[in-house]
Amino acid sequence: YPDVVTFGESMALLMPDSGKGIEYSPQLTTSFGGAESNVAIGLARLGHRVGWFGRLGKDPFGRMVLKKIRGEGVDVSRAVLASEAPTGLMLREAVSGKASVYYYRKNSAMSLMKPGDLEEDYIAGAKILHVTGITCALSESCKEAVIAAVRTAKRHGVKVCFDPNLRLKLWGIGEARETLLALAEEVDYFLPGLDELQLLYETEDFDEIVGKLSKLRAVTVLKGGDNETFLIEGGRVSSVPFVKAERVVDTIGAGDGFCAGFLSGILQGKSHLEAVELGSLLGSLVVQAPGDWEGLPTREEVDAVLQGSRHIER
Ligand code: KDG
Repeated sequence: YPDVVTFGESMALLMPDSGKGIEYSPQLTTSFGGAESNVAIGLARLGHRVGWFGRLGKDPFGRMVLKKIRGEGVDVSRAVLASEAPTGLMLREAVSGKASVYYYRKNSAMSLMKPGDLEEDYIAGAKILHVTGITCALSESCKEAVIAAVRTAKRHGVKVCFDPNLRLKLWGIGEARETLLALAEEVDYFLPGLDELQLLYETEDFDEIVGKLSKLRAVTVLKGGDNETFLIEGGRVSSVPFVKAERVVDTIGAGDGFCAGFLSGILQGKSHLEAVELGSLLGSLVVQAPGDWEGLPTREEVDAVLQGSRHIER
């Protein structure tokens, strides 16, 4: 069994190559994205055994997404190509530097997932289960599946990692607040962003937010401070300086890269502080390349950066 198991919706992604809007682009480039598969790809590139599952449509996009995730070395043996509904789709464009996303995922194959689709042995066989709030937002049955998966993991002593990944295009803040804050109480690693917590806790007051996080049982990593990330555990708060990206090309996927680095650190038996440092490093590498997951580094690339060596082509 893989050491890390994650599940969620991966979608086909269409976007213009140029800075033109979709309306004025005769051609769109095909790729895919999905917060959980991004994390899985990050972990696989670092050499970890990781599995992703979800429901895709039995259609060309579903087959494309599945092949690409498999091609990255992620175990997809429990993923399903379902014939009753299509693969989800997202479109993206960046016009005058302003990025927009459009989802076509209502009633997608993944949105039909229910607790009964979970395979207990697969979750029980992992060291860590990673879930995100996006899955909870897809449908009532998906939300139930996340809660069931978390409970299954806990029953088997599997650690649970949770990124709230608030997506207000998918659900209202009221339902999101109730669901995500309840899950945060149950998990072992909680990886929220400051902007998400300001909305979830309805306050801009940093000390109040940290106060609330300090009461959680989870080891919490608060991302998105000005120049630092905060590790909060057992009432203690430590600040970890941000790893500055040399140049920022595309910030989408930074949180998933962070999560992959953090979980890699945990799997390697590093301290929580060192795991946060590795998370920050991966986050800073991902944003230097276009795409949600393309810039995720391999183990060799991370080692090279840590040793400060230059990139040598020949
Ligand atoms: O975390 C990056 C994701 O936003 C992206 O890959 C797509 O899962 C996705 C979503 O729901 O937006």
